[in-house]
Amino acid sequence: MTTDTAARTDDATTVRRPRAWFWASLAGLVSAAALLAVAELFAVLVARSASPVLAVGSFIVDIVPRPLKEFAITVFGEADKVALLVGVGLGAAVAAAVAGILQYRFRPVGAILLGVGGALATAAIITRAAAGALAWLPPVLGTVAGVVLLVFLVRRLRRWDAAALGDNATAAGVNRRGFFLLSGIAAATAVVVGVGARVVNAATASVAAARDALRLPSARSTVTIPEGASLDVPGLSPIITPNADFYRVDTALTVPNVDPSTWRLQIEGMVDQPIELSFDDLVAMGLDEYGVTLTCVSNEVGGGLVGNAIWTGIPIRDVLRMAGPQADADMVLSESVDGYTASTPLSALTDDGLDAIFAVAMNGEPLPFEHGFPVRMVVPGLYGYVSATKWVTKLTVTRFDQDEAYWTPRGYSAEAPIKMSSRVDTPKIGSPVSAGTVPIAGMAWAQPIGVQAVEVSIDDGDWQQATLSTPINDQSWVQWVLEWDAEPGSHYITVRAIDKEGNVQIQEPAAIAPNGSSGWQRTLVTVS
Ligand SMILES: Nc1nc2c(c(=O)[nH]1)N[C@H]1C(S)=C(S)[C@@H](COP(=O)(O)O)O[C@H]1N2
Ligand SMILES: [Mo]
Repeated sequence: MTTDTAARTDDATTVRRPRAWFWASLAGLVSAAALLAVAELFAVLVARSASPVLAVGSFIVDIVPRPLKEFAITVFGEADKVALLVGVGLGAAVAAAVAGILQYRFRPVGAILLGVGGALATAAIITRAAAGALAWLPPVLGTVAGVVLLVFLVRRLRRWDAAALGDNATAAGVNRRGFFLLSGIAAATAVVVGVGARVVNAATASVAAARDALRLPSARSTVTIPEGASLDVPGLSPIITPNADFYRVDTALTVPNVDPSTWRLQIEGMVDQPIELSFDDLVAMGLDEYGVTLTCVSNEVGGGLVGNAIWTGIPIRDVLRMAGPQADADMVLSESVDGYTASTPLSALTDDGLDAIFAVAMNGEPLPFEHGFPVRMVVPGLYGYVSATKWVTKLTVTRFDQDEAYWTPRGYSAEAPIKMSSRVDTPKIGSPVSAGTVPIAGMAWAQPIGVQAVEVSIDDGDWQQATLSTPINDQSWVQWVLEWDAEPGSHYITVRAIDKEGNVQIQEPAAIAPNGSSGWQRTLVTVS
């Protein structure tokens, strides 16, 4: 051995370790990618719903505690689901890299870790509501592929390492090339196959064509929008919320694709006669239009998780009557195709004076996918989480003391009527207005009683009556406006609603949990 070689070997020894760890972590990443790709490939072939990434993401959505969920919605807003998927992806990547290093350093710990990861993903998949009988197959095959690949890659790496240490340049070269070749081919294949399979899965599972082709019979009765239902004030929300602007709240990571031709509604539990209806059966009962404002329990005072639409549907009481609910039942647990459940008082669904419906259309078109295509529930006066089940497929007539819904063990009340509320749409905080006559305007709702009046107080002065738009009905919100003679400076605007029974909107502030926010909105406006 010449002095020259000795120096090189020495050199190699110092750089060898960190570099090998780098390659080991790469081996971990490539193996995890192979795991996902094989799972996605078999998901397309045998079980559409068995996507590890989505299943793990959905599983996490269901287990994260409520404060964390609220935090995520606050920070990421409607991008909370994307943020979650990115988070899951980053977490999985770090774990995969660690598995590679562990396999290199403490064989077979890395392979075991990867296997455990695959087993957890399998558990997340088979416990999803939509999981079919073969749902376990894709993640299990993926896990086997990932573990085998990791073992092979790390074996190559160690041989390369040993040869380099033993100064056997030829053997080192062979094993290095073997490692890179195998990693490269595996990584490229995993990306192409994995991404391809996911795209094919998403595209062909889509029932967009079925929705486009759907022709609903026309409604027997329509909602007339009265003269004066819309005030002409810039910055004020429209009285009918366009579908594209309608808020969306649900636990679904990917929007369920439900084909109306295979959709079934089951009604069971405490009924004289369990029934099952097809989409055609339901629609054949006759369609009517209903104007109803939907409100989310997570809506803060002044917030935007509320919208008003004209829904086309069938009264739920007519459908329930066919099954015959038993006398001692007091709750209906509605269930979505993705396993989400809501608990609604039976009386709210059977009440003749209240039009709780199965909606099939929203503002004149079949329900958008995000809003529950092909069938959802809409119940006037109850927050969405206890009534407005989207992609609904099953009603179980039961009792509050026997069953509970998705949000009940997560810190929300089992029953939750919508609290009367009012909000200011214009002027907005942070957008100064010029002195002179300024319209203060916003929305108010008091389902199912109806809004009688809206009052505004400037700088805690006397309550002034706002002008209301002509209500569509008592289940829909109204617009209100007050012409204000604004003087330069900063001013507080407070607003409150009064319902047709004379009840005044609750002044005391309350958080959204457990049953909805309360309080009067008080905004600061700068006049220049
Ligand atoms: N299947 C399903 N339906 C659901 C939910 C859900 O998470 N899954 N969320 C409910 C909640 S909390 C609300 S406020 C309304 C929102 O309906 P939207 O998204 O059409 O506005 O849907 C309800 N229906
Ligand atoms: Mo909600």
